[in-house]
Amino acid sequence: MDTSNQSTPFSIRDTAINDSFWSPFMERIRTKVIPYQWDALNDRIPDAEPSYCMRNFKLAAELTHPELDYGVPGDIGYGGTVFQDSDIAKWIEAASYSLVWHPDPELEKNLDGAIDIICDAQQKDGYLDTYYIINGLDRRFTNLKDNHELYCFGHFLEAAAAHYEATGKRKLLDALIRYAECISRHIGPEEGKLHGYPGHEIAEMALIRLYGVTKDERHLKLARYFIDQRGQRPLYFEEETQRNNNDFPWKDSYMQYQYYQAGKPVRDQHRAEGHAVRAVYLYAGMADAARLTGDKKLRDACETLFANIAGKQMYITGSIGQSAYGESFSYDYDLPNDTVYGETCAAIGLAFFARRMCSITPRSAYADVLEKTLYNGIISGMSLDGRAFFYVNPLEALPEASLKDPRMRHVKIERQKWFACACCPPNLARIIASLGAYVHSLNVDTLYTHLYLGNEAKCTVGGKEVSLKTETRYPWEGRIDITFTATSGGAFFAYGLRIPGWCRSYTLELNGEKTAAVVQDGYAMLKREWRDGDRLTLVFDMPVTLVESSPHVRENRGKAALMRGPVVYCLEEADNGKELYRLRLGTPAACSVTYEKDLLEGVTVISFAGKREKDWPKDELYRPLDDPVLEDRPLRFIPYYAWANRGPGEMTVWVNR
Ligand code: FUB
Ligand code: ZN
Repeated sequence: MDTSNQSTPFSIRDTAINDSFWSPFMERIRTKVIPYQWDALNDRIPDAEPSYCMRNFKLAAELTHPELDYGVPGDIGYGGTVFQDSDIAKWIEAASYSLVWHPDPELEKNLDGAIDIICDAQQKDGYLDTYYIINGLDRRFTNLKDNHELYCFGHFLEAAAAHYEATGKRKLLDALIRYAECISRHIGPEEGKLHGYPGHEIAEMALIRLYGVTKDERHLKLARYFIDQRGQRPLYFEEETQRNNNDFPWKDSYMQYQYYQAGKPVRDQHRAEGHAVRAVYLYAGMADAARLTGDKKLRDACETLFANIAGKQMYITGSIGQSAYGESFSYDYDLPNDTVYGETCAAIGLAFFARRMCSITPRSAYADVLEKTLYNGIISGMSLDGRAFFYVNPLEALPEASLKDPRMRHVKIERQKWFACACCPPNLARIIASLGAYVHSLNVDTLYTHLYLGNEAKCTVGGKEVSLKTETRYPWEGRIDITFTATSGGAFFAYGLRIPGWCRSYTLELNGEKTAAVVQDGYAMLKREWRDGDRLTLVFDMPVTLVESSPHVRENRGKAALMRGPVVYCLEEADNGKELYRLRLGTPAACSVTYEKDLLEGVTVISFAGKREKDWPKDELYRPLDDPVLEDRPLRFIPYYAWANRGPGEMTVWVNR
């Protein structure tokens, strides 16, 4: 087992973010999204679909302890999707992270109250899933494939670990340790147990996270079992379906059990297939397991799957999952911009996977994807006031099509207040609230910086305590200043600064002097004794870049997209009028970049020379081919993540050349 090069991300506690781009997002999560979601989970949002989530827990608690009275009538039944429990788990996770960077006694009290109710619902044997507690425990573990017990379990593990890390309180953690024991009594390799695994992955990475807290080998063992058992013959899901007379919703699809990434053993999977969120959650768990165990075959599978996604199935925005059918991956180079699914959760899952790949081997290629998802396909999921959300993130929007074309019914042109299936909003909250854990990582003697944002971080490296402070206006500006402090009189170690894949030229100065650094796997490496006050200045050239896609991507042929730094841009109707598909890009030389502090909470806009096809007679559909008549039309691009914040309208990322 080769675990020599593995690095570990910082804990949320080690990096305090103070950044002109990200702090407002984090504050929005803290002040708006977390309170709003608490109301949503308690069915207090007028005109939005009720969640039933907390009501289910109260009902389950009353059924478990008849002496309790939460005021839920007994005959009311379970409400919402089978995985409704996961929403409160994600909320607890996000709220816990926020306590780390902003202590809030009232929120902590709400958390404690929610955790009390959740623990009241727990069964004597540790079981904790309200769907089965309310609908009949005799049916539990009879449909691991579709009923999400292990998915909710996984989300609760994440919540419990986060709550413990943030507050030091063990109540939820202990409850989940008991639930993990309960699951291990029912599922595992031993005879008499179910040889099953999650139908919707997440428990794999969550158990490994739990293992990080408990150091209890049984937690790692269960995670490895879930990974290794997946797709083995006889196929558990097939047996389970027959034994329990379950449905198999994908029997008529080309995906079959690959919808669940269970059609073959995970080490034999070379393409990302099936349901996109499930897939990337699995791969993230595989990467964690590969890092901890040094399992080379597993790591190879992760690398192949990552390369397939990043090289053949990922949108320029970092969104994934091309197809609304099964919310799934489709086939290589199939990247339709309008019928795309691009679920917010899937981009978040890809960020989880990318971050974990960085932790096995820091490579800029992994962090590039992490950065791409964060600045584009993830934050596009939330309105700038933090009150509305996208589930689907299109790269092209036409209001009439969304309204009248059934193939586009999933593509909303305005963010929604809440969803019956509300997986994305709390997922956004938890990733943004935990951003501190994504910025740097550490292996034995090397410190890496993957993301550039204003922060103060501390770690122990080279046997010394080290703190570093980063100041920057990234992504709007390319300058990054990093100052080392508190190096206890000098610490010798290597420091790797990521050189993003989008960057064509940069300069690096150490204490005001130009310095040359060897670039290794996309990181500029500086190995030296670092002293208090040492200052690095990294300046990336950040020109506007026209990007084209592989000729195999049919939808983007003859088109280009604009990027500046990690930010992908788009045209919106609000700036450019209707019929964006009639616009063409002019010459790059005639472009200008302006930061507009009052627009869309402060964004850098790009003005680019363009053309518009002249009007065409309304009732003429065809004519003999002729040269188009074009008129000059300046184009105004805004960052993609900020689209749909000025009322409904058209939008496009890819523009005719
Ligand atoms: O199945 C649970 C979540 O709901 C999935 O991750 C999302 O894709 C949505 O289907
Ligand atoms: Zn989602």
